[in-house]
Formats: sequence, C-alpha cells, structure tokens
Amino acid sequence: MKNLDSNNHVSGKSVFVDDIPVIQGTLYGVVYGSPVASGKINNLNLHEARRLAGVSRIFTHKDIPGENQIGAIIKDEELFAENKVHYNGQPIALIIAESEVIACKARELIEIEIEEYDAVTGVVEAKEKDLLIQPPRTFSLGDMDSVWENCEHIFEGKVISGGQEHLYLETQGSYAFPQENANIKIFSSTQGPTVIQRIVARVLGISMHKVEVDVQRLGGAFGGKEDQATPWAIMAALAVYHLQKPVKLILSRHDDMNMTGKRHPYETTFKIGLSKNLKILGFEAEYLQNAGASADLTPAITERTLFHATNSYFVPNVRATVFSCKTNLPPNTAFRGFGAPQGIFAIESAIKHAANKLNIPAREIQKSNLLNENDEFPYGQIASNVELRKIWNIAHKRFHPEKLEKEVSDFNKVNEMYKKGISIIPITFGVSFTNTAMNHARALVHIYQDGSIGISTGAVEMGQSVNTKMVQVASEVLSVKTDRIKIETTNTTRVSNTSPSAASSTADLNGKAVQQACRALLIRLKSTAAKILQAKEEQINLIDEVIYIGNIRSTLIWKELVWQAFTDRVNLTENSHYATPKIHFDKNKEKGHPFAYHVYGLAITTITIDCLRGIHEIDSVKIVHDFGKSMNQEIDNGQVEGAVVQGIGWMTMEEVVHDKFGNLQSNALSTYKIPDIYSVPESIEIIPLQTEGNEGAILKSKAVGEPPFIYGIGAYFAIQDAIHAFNPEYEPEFNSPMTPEKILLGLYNGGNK
Ligand code: LUZ
Ligand code: MOS
Repeated sequence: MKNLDSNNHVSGKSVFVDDIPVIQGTLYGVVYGSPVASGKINNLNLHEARRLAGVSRIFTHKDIPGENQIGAIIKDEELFAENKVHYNGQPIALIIAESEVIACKARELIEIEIEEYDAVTGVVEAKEKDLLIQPPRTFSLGDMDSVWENCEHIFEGKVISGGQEHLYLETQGSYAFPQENANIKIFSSTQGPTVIQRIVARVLGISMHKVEVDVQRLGGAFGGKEDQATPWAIMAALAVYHLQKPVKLILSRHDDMNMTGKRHPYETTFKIGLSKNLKILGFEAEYLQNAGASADLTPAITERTLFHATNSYFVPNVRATVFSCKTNLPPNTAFRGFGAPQGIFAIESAIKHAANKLNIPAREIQKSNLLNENDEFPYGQIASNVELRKIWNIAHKRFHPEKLEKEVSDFNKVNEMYKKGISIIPITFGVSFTNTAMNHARALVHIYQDGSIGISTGAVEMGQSVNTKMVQVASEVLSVKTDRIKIETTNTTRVSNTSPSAASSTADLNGKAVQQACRALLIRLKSTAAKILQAKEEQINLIDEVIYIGNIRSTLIWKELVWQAFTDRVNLTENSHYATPKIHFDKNKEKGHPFAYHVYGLAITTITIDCLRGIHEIDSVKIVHDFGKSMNQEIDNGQVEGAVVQGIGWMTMEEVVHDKFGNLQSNALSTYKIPDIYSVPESIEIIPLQTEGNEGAILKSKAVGEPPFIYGIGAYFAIQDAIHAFNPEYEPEFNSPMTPEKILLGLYNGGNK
C-alpha cells in the first residue's frame, strides 16, 4: 500500500498549518528575539512599535496570566525573557498585527538596552565553569579499575560531532482560535499535541480541558517539533486569550533557524582497551553534550547516548558519563536518533582509531566484538534475538566486502587524483521511549452504520506514513478494504494524554492500540453474525468483507453485518489503550530493561573523493537491515533511504556554525548545506532481513524511523579511508562533519604531496 497522502502531496492539495483557510479577523504574530546571546535586559522600549498603524498589541512576560515557564522536563525555560537572556533569538516579545508585514516592521522599531555578558558557546568552557543542565549521569558495567592492566592495547582519543539543523520543509507554526466560554483551539505543527495542551494551560493558568490541540499533518519534523513546537503555540494562544481573535504565528525560515535548537553537538574523550585477539575489554567515554541554554529534552537525549554507548558490541567493562553542558545557544533538542548517533560515532571512532594504530581494518575489531545472544548491555538489559552475526554473514555473502575492498584498492592504484574509500558500520538501536512512563497510546475507532470506519489515535503524521500503517492494521484485523478506513486528525479531545510521535515508536504504540480496538469490535460483530447465521461465534470468520461459517461462505457481507449490528444496538465504537509490557528502568541503579526490542543492521559505504577539490561522491551504501516482518516494505525502504541521506548530511556537509558571541552564522540555506538530489548516493541497496520480528512491534514490523540514520556515519570513515589512500601520512581526526575543507586538510597536511 502506498502512502495515503502521495497524490495530495504531489498535487499540492495536502493541508499544512499555513494552508488552513483563514478566518475573518485573523491577526498575525511575529516574535522579537534577543539580539545578544547573553545579557541583562535593562530597558525594553515598545513605544514606537506599538504606535505603528496595524499593530494590535505587543505581548511580553508581563501579559502572562499563569506561569512564564515552558520547560517540559525541567522547569528552566521562560516563554518570554524577563530579566536575563541566555541565547541569541530568545523570545522577548510577541508582536500581533493585522499582517505579518506590519508585525515585521514593528519588530524593527523595538528598542532594547541590554548589558551584554560574555557568551559561553563551547562545552569545554561550560564544563570548566560548572555550567550544567543536570548532574552528570554515568552508566557502568564490570570493573573499570582493574581492566586496563589486562589490556594488550590501550588507546585514547577525542571525538567531535557537530549539530544539525532539522530543516523540516514546513517551519514551526500554529493557528489558534477563540472558542466559546474562553476555550481555545490550536492547530499546530507539532509532534506532541498533549505537550502543547499541557504547557499552554500552564502558561495561561487555565485547565487542560479548555485547550484543544488539533494536528492534521506536519511537513517534516525529525524531532524538531517534539518539544519545540510549543512556544509558538503558546504565543498564539496567549494572544487569543487576550484579544479573542484568531491568531496565526508561522516562523519565517530565518527566524526558525535562529530561534530553535538543533541536534546536540558533542565532544567526547574515550579510552579503549583491547586484548591480544582484539576483544574490547574496556571502554570509557566522557561525553560533553552541548545542551544550549535550557534543558528541553536534553535529560532524555543524555540517556539515549548512554544506552547506545557500546553500539553493537559486547564490552564487559564500561564507564560512560554524559555532562550536559549549559551554553548560550538555543536549547538543543530531539533529532532523529536522539543522542544515539553521537554515542555510536564515538565508539566507532575509538574502534577506527585502534584499528589505525594496529594497522588492521576496523572490521576485524568490529566483527570480533559483535553482541551475542544473552550478552548484557551496560544498562542491564539482556540482549535477545540478536541478529548481528546473521546480518554480518548475509552482508558478506551478498556484498562481498573483501571484493569491494579490492576494487577500491585497484582503483586507487591507477588513479592519482581520485581516491576511493570503504567502511562498514553495524548498528543496534533500542526501541521504546527511554522514559518508561511514555510508552503507551490510545486509539478511538468508530464503525459507522454504513460500514465505513473512522480512526483517531495519538499518532502524528509527519511524512513517515504512520497513518497509512494505521489503515493497514485496521484493515488487517477487520478484513475490510483500506478505502473504507479514514484516519482522523490527531486531536486532544478525541485521544487524550498522548506521548509525542517520537522514539521510532509511534506505529508500534498507536498501532497496537488500533489493533486492540479493532479486535474488540470484531468480537462484537462476530457475535451479531453468529446470531444472524445461527452459527457458533467461534465458527464465524470475516474474510475480505464476507462472513464465513468455518470455511463456508455465507451471503452475509460486511456492510450488512454492520447495519444489522447497529439496529441490534451493538456498540460500534471502541476506545483502546496499549502500554508496552515488561519494560522498566531504575534510574538510581541505572539498570533495567528499558527497550521492547532492538533493531539491528549493517551498512557498507563506498565513496570517491576528488583530491584536487576536496569534494566527494557516495558511490553506494549497501545495507542489510532488520525490519522484522515489514508490514510495508516500500514505506520502510523509504524511511531507510531518507534516514541514510540525512545521516550522511550530518556527517559530511551540514555544518552549524556559531561565532564566539553565540550568533548563528549558518542561518540560511545559502550557508547551511543539506543533501540535495545531487549528493545522494549513486545507489542505496537494501537487503531486508526478514526476521521473526518481535511481539512488541506492530504486526511484528519493527520500528524503522531512526535506526537507519546511523548508517550515515559510515560515510565519515569511508572518506577517511580515501584520504589515507592519497596521503599515507594522514593522521585521522574524528571531527565531523567531514566538509571539503577538512578533506583538503587531510589530503595535504603532513604529507609530501
Ligand atoms: N523522545 C523521547 C525520543 O522523548 N524519548 C526517547 O527515548 C526518544 N528516543 C528517540 C527519539 N525521540
Ligand atoms: Mo524524535 S528524535 O522526536 O523521535
């Protein structure tokens, strides 16, 4: 089944927040952000701006009836800065006007006096000054005190990974409406309708039931709208609260890039110890994570880094510590992978570093340490249904990495100014929100009297095709045609208390709830069918909209059955709740069983660099990926391809640059390069490892949103490999992204060319 929205997307009919027909009297908001990254507001002069014709009102913290506090995990973030500002672009005021153009003009007229402080932008400085979002967290396993003396080889090093701008096509935005009795309805481009409902209520000092949040779909999110859709929805709601007029607030691309957080940059120091036969005996890592000015989702991202510190390997002795450093940048936030890619890049760099020093291919170390069944992760979970060796073997049989390596070295022998490189990366990704409490979802299923079906869940469609998957689930359980099924908008009045659509878990959690609801409805319908056909309930089967007694086809069909059930006063609506079974985690001990299951995979990346220009092309990415039993291979392949390209972008070209004052330099598409059609790999080959799947996965079809992002890391090591072919003196550093500048430095530094 193809994505439900495909036709409407390509013909431009799909509705995003900014496409919602505008209601008469609508006003427009523009946000005034801090011009400096750190300082104290001495005076804010709104006089001239307020006088501009067409300006309705300008709001500041003084207009907040409830709490000026939007922090979802830690209450450390103001909606509007009151006294001090902590990053450039931090909202200080909201201008509401008859048009966006007028609001923008008014913004130019705002005058501010700020006593500027020195900005802290780097993690090392932040840590030295003890500027932390939360106390450091450590996961450990085994005995780190005595491990090093047993190691034959010990290596230490440093790994840096950069930030990443989400660059969803649809920028952040919301459109809020006054309702009767001071209720407010908000259309928002958010992954988390309930987060918005909760925090709007907090800031306005009203109860959650007065706030309705509705989401049709998002034009991309990637984590950027898990928590950071919130401020713009609150601001629109605040203006509605005071003005009782519809208010639309859509960020311009420039404001979006300046004001919102990104993937956390990391600086990691590691120590790795190996035995003579290349077993990793010890791994120690200290991750300095650049959290930005407030916590946002950082505490959860911290955890996911720790959960993925050893990637696909069993390491008996581990100590991994994250320092969440507080800096004067916008609060960094969720981004596909959620701290796991940063952790995995660190251990893969450590392995590569060791391999370089030992003058062996990294794959020898990788292979020797792959996780086995019943191995213990540093967080206490016991690995089960581990597919890594199977994947490794399939990759070898189907892709012949030794042959590929030979092709690379043959090419490199005869080409002077072009060099090829190759790398292998295995991945292991834990599926479930790391915060156990978030792993539940609900579905509301109506069967209408004509046999058509309407489904509401907490799942937000953001291009990942979750709605299509929900249709598949219902269609499979009820055995009805997919075009009988409609997926409704995600709305807090129909499905309450939702977790955000995140953690690759949306289809699992919401799909399970849909499945349960449909199963309950099916039981009732079978009971009606048994009555009509004078058969036993357990004999009744529904197959392709026809009712069977055993395997004998009856004349009763779906539509008729539903109508009969309705006239028989059967309840044709079901509301179902699903909570992932068995998972738990003890944060005091840092041990437990946090994940429903793991997703495994492996990618072989080959690239060619141009040694004159320092640019590169990805020749191929060859993947063996554990889909479980994919319920929709085309959609899942699409997720893998998109994730790989996004991962390669993070590793090779996307460079978030701030100057030392904390001003974003890469604040437009002319200065921030994301992969385009010309930079995607020549070929992405995906071998689906169809495994037994896992009961925790919907229809045994494993989560696919984030894990394949990590394959992109392979591009980094493949480029290093190519540089080395050109410059034998190359001293590899682990500092992503591998931009053309860094490639050139690698090619010509220390070498004799
Ligand atoms: N969001 C979240 C996530 O709140 N918790 C998680 O564990 C997570 N993992 C991946 C992506 N988003
Ligand atoms: Mo996320 S990184 O919002 O799944």
